[in-house]
Amino acid sequence: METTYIMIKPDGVQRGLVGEIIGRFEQKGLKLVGLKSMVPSEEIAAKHYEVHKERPFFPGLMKFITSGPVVCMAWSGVEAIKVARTLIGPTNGRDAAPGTIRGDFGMDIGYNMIHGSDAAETAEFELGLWFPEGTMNWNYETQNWVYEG
Ligand code: DAT
Ligand code: MG
Repeated sequence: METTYIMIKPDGVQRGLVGEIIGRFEQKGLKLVGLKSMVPSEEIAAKHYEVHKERPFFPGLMKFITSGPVVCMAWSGVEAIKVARTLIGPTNGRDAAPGTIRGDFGMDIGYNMIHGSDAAETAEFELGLWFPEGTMNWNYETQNWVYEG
């Protein structure tokens, strides 16, 4: 079992895609273990995107991600990190296949609606950053019908 950090960015919220996006993770069979919304501070946004701080798009990315509410989520499942990245699709919506979130709704590399952790270490870091209070431990009964055995 893995837990991944997923975040609907301000463009996803502005475009009214919150329910649609959450539904895709639910329908896949992932387990929701954290959910909240906030307007990110400069501080948390800079920590989250620290790896990109030397990139030319960094200032624009900071302005964008702090511009309005985001939806912060933690989803668990077998290989949840990879599964979520597959649901999300590649960074640029114009390259993303139909059926993926970015492929179905995105036309721009910057406005790509959603973030998903890319590896176990980044998931751990991002979950600690956005969910310092921890995530929920609950019995997901449906799981018995999602995984065989
Ligand atoms: P991903 O979100 O697919 O993990 P990433 O980690 O490479 O992509 O980049 C983080 C975010 O930064 C990405 O979701 C959108 C923005 N970004 C990346 N490359 C960009 C570029 N060339 N121009 C503008 N924004 C970019
Ligand atoms: Mg990334």
